[in-house]
Amino acid sequence: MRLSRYFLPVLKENPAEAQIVSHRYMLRAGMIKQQAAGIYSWLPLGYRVLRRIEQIVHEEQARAGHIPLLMPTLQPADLWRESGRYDDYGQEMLRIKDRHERDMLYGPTNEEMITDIFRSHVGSYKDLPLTLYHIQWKFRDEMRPRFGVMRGREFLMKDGYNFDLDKDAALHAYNRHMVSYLRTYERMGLTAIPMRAASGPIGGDNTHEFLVLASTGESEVFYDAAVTELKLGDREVDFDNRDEVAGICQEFTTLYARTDETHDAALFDQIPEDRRKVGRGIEVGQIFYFGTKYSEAMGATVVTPEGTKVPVEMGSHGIGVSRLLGAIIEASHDDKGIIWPEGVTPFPVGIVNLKQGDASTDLACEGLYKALAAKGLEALYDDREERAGAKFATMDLIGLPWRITVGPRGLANGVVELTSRRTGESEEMSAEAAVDRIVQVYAGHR
Ligand code: 5CA
Repeated sequence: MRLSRYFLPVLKENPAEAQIVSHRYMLRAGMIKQQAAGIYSWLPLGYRVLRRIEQIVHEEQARAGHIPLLMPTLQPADLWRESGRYDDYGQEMLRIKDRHERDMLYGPTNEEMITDIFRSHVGSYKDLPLTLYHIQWKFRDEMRPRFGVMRGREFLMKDGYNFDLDKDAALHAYNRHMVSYLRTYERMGLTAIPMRAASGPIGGDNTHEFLVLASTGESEVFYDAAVTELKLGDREVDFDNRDEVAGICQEFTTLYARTDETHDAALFDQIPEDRRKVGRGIEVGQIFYFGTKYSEAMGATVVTPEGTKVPVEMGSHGIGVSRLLGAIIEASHDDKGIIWPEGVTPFPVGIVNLKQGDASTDLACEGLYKALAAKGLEALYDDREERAGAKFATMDLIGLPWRITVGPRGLANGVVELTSRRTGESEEMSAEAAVDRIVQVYAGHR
């Protein structure tokens, strides 16, 4: 993408309404625009990151054997009357009437609708296990929408639903989600710690939240410092192997890590004092096992191998896709702007032409741009007639992890400059070597 032809409405001033750094940088970097309280347009740069996050979620769901579909945002109230949640959900639910005076709602989640799909098409144990998910906009009329996309009213969620014959199989689905989520967040450059939580309006008694540590987080968290060292890494996981998957969950949930809702001071005090930590966290996902809560109320049954009819065992599993942008920025920035992890960056690399209009720098930049494109890497090329300082400031603000700087002096010596946004370190090398390096860096990310 050539910056001269892009739409990147960067703000020079700090927007007064933004209280936390991620909100401030998302507005300043021209990623989002507020349209109403808690409702945002996604401008091109923000939309690119949102799509990267969706892509990672889809890839990791596929790895775990989960199947994508798409349900609508608007739902008929009658489905929710069957579960009893139409009245229970309260003011967070946006209720709408259509022209025929039928009660509708903008979905805050999809347990009822997926249960309806299941009961319409599945009736036998032979069709199980089954896990269906979608990535779709939700609406919750939050009392206090704030911090930009972090607590929106309209927000993008991945929500998945497992259907299993018995409790053991459903708990395996729960564990499978936990492990797939660990890898999902790691690919986004995050450490998200599964913490035992409370279930709220979704129900059930087995639930974990995934928390990214950040001083601006809305949840108070209590944890053993050793839990932050755990990594899934790139180990091969057989998602059908119940013991293997349960073993990984055990590894990640044995050390103490809880939110204030489930905190147990006596247990916490048993952690060696130097590892006992109290902090704040951003909830980027939550998984639930709730058994037959919805299937019983809505008549979603399966015939067992023995020929009896039983309500299907279920759970639901969510990732805050749009909230993740805020969480990643809270976890990765400095005083100049965002520092995107390679896994989610809107563009893999920026090219800065220090002397636009100079035949040699223009030619070298075009060459770099095309060489990267030939390797499947779309650079953001700053080809504007701007001074170098302004170009660097924009690149630093929007946070691309790598920058290639091309100037007449370097070119005279046959070199360009490759700079890491994270460390600030620069290295001179030939244009070919810079392309090779970028290709190498991204080999494991795309
Ligand atoms: N049906 C279940 C699981 S699919 C469910 O709705 N779970 S949830 O309520 O925990 O939401 C899942 C994730 O969505 C949360 O962990 C959080 O990351 C994100 N989320 C929830 N509310 C908001 C909001 N108002 N703004 C942005 N993200 C939100």
